[in-house]
Amino acid sequence: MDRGRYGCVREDAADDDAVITAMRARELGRKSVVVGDRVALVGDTTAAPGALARIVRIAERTSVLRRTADDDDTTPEGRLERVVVANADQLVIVSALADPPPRTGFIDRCLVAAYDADIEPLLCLTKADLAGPAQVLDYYAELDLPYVLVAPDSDLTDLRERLADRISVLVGHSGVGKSTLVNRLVPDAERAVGRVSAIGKGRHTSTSAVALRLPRVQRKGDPGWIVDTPGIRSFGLAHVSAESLLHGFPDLIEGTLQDQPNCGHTAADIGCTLDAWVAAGKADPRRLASYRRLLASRAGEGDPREQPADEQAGA
Ligand SMILES: Nc1nc2c(ncn2[C@@H]2O[C@H](COP(=O)(O)OP(=O)(O)OP(=O)(O)O)[C@@H](O)[C@H]2O)c(=O)[nH]1
Ligand SMILES: [Mg+2]
Ligand SMILES: [Zn+2]
Repeated sequence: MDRGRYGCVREDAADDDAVITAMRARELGRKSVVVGDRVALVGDTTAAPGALARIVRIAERTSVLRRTADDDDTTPEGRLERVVVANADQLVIVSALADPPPRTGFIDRCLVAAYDADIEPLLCLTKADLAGPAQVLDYYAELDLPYVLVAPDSDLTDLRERLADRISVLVGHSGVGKSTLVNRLVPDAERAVGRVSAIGKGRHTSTSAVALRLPRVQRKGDPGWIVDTPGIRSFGLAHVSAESLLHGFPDLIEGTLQDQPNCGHTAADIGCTLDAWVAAGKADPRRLASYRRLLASRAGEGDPREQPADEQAGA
């Protein structure tokens, strides 16, 4: 989208991705159009220079990935909820193994958002040429979390297969290599690639989300769609209920089944069965700590300065 103009492509014309420029029709009312939406167009749909179509209808969304703009509960903008992308089937959580370093607190937030929106997560660990994945993978050992490793010269066949037949959205901090990866997957994409800047400094190479059709490579059938998004500093979850937060921690859920009714599962909840669960070695204490940090940040108790260095900028 650019200044009220939306780029649309025909879903039925797999080999013709001429971009039809369209604007919202008045009858849409206040409904917003987001990346991934399936829309009905009227007017000049020729994709000729200067042609302008109108979006008259938005199809019901099969999924809605949301995030709260920031975890800043103190301002109205901080609590503003945004739709990141509509109709995504898969959330590709892109994390560099170094430069910038991986932040499991951020990945955990993305997992919560994915499970909450009923979108399958895929962990994509980039810059595998700079560091190994052992630490990150160890942290997620108890989850059936699919992952792929990406290095500059790595083979992308496995990733392409995981992207086929579906709409996948890439999310991650700025500089982790989302656009670099999109350019490898879609050679015509020409997504701008930037240098890594300090997280939180507000330098983002990609400034808007774009959906791209993946090219047919050997494989028959629909290669799928990929949505590149601008880097985000945090994945705000103020829109997710405390109850739903637990869905991002499937390794902890069983530990709550015998819990006292209405337990809040925080460190202050005396007798929370999660403590015994972790003490018995049934789950990783770091996972419980991460879950409780999320609970605390939702309750507005989170003081970023009190969190371990690993979590400061990203989680
Ligand atoms: N060593 C190494 N560098 C990489 C790799 N992938 C990307 N980079 C570099 O990382 C930097 C940032 O890459 P981008 O693709 O712009 O990152 P991005 O995630 O799209 O960043 P935003 O658009 O700001 O969100 C560039 O200098 C890339 O060349 C990789 O696998 N290994
Ligand atoms: Mg980018
Ligand atoms: Zn509890």
